[in-house]
Amino acid sequence: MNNPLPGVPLIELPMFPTVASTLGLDDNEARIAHDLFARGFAVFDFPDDQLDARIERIKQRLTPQFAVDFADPASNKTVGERRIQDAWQQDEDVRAIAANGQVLALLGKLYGRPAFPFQTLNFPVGTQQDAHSDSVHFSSLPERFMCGVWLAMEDISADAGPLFYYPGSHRWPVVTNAMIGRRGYDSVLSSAQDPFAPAWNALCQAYGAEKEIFLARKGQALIWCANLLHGGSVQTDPRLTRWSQVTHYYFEDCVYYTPAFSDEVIGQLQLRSIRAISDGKPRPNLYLGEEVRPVQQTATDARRSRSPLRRLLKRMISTRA
Ligand SMILES: O=C(O)CCC(=O)C(=O)O
Ligand SMILES: [Fe+2]
Repeated sequence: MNNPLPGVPLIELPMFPTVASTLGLDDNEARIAHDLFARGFAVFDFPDDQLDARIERIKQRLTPQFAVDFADPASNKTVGERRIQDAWQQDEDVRAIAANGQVLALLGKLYGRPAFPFQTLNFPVGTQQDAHSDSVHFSSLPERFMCGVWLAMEDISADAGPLFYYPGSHRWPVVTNAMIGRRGYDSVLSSAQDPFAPAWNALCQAYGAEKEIFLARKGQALIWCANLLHGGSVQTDPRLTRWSQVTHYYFEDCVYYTPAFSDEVIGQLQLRSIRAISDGKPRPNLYLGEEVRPVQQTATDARRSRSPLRRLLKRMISTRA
């Protein structure tokens, strides 16, 4: 295929419908591709014949890490810390789900670059997270070479805080610090995500976007495109659980960075040190095959970022999406 736009994920190309027929997709893959292109998300049955056993083992191992009595049907399950980041480092089943070969192969075909998982999040209950685009937390240059795969680890009812999203929002502009008129690099922000909320809400109104919720069945998964606005509905019944795993993926040959703490306009990028979960190897920040290093800091910049208080505050602010 002669692609005039190799710096855009295939699935996000305006001409994707004509490209799709050259990719050798089977019927199910073609449906997933169509849904991602048109709506920014796609639902599929997670391709792992050991999935049920993995889910049971994950729940057993993670349960003691939450300050909740899961055995009591009447207890409030939504108290305390409600997520575990990067459980894949200790948990072989979390790792196997994140590194599923069929999912990696599919994402690679749909994006036109090899995919690799770089972060896992495990939740026992709803996140009740406001609508957001993960692109403020972790993005790539060129943009949009990132996606999330959300897996239902039980049947999820409307009262359990189901995942929601705004179909079509993946096509909207990726909102950056420059767009909302704020400096991000080396700043101390009270939240990585909240300052973007007014802009996202305004875009929802301007585009007349309508929220949809995903009442998933155990074993169903949903891929979302980098810029799809999504979040967790309010969990109206706190006695319920809503076990799920989210794996975030990047693609090869990109720069990986945290936009909430970057100012792209002046070349100040909060670069990430990325390691692929699938093979444990680092993925250097690359632009057109060449390694990218942070731009030279001024003496003042260097002093400011060495400040222990600044470092502590930055560590406390979540950029986990
Ligand atoms: O599971 C949810 O409610 C949302 C999770 C999410 O936004 C994420 O992991 O990026
Ligand atoms: Fe998210």
